Amino acid sequence: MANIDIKVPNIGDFKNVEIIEILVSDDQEIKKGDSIITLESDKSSVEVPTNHSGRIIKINVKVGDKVSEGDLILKIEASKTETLKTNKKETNISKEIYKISEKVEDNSENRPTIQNITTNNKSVLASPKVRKFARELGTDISQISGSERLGRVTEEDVKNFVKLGLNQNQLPKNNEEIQKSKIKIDYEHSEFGEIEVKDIPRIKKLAAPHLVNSFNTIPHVTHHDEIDITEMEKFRNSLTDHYTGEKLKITPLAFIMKALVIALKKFPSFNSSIEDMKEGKITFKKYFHVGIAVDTSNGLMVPKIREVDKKNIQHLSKELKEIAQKCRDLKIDKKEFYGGSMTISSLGGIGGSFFTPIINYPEVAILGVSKSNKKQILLGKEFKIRTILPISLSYDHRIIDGAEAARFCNEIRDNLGKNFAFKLAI
Ligand code: CAO
Repeated sequence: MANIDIKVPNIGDFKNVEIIEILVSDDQEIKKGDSIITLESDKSSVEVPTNHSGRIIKINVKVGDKVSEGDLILKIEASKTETLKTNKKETNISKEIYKISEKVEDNSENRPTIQNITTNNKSVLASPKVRKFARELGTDISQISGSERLGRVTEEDVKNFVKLGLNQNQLPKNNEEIQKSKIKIDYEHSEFGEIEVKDIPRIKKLAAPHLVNSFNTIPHVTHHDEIDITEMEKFRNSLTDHYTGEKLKITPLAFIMKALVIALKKFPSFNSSIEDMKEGKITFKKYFHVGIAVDTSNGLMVPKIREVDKKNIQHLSKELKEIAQKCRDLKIDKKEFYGGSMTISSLGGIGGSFFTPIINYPEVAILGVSKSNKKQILLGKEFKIRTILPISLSYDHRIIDGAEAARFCNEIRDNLGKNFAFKLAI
């Protein structure tokens, strides 16, 4: 049986392109069309297929090698049928590459080069299989951040992207307008020095229309208050595991969630959504699913902690940690962002005192929590050092009045007071 050299096919104008993956191994049987190596230019990557079938005798290249058209990749011992076919007619390997490029860029009439698989003028590292998968799901692969080396996009990345509903093609119409909308300025930033234009992270792009909509349509008022959580903190720091006796690490946020839910029960308008202002319809929710703003490297996400009223402090603390991690790993389903009562946005672990959170529409209020600090407070006739938690409640003034907001905050304050801390923990 004949030995056949498999060489680098026509890859357009590219020379010295790096091999980033060897997809086969010695002695392996390969079939015509199987990918054997992945090449990566500074623009994109492409898998190179073999146009002959047979058993690999020798691989002549390794990862990191730079190759150009005609360089030997590997030698195979041609299979029987292959030998017959080869004798009949030599196929042109560049046709195989052409097929691959066609798969990647269906509408492209350009030459089949590596450059052709660059989408939206943005280079994307992904195998043809992953690109095809993304295309079948109607997803623009250039929107996806790859999790592998050099940002290479995997099938898993595509799935997560689609799961999270981050597909620009699926964004509401007005998002397009918002994306396009730009306040004009009479100069270019670059006139004043060096600049760098980067992509806005997808989650920020996705959140943008909701934030703009909420900010522009809801008459926000923010009520600030300070809560003395000295006793709550003492209690929190004293909690130990029932069996091991070890100190429990419970986030203050678990207490705040509980306190919030007790207030929501007393003030149902905070757990509502306006259905139709013209018709005068409002929905009151009988469940208590609290949204928690989670800061991730991809942008802010607001998953819901369900049925906070039915869970204890320890359970809530654990669940919060887990759900925050799921957001950060992009392993969360978009349904987990739906159906909230009210949101808590806590910057307590970071810093600052007071801010003006934007309501997470269709909710009608959001509780901002800042970092607690030791402060000198006049208690009776004496000044005492107490731990003070700043809170900022933004509410929809169409539904909630200022007095109600103040009472709501008072309720939260009382719920975080010493007597309630014990009850909340049960
Ligand atoms: N005051 C003082 N310390 C606080 C605090 C507060 N209000 N809240 C939390 N802390 C402490 C915690 O106890 C923890 O201390 P230790 O490390 O000593 O145990 C530390 O700060 C770090 O807390 P954390 O932020 O990791 O955890 P958390 O439970 O407080 O918050 C989460 C979890 C997911 C809400 C948080 O990680 C996060 O992403 N916050 C940012 C939210 C955000 O960006 N909001 C702004 C949105 S714009 O509206």
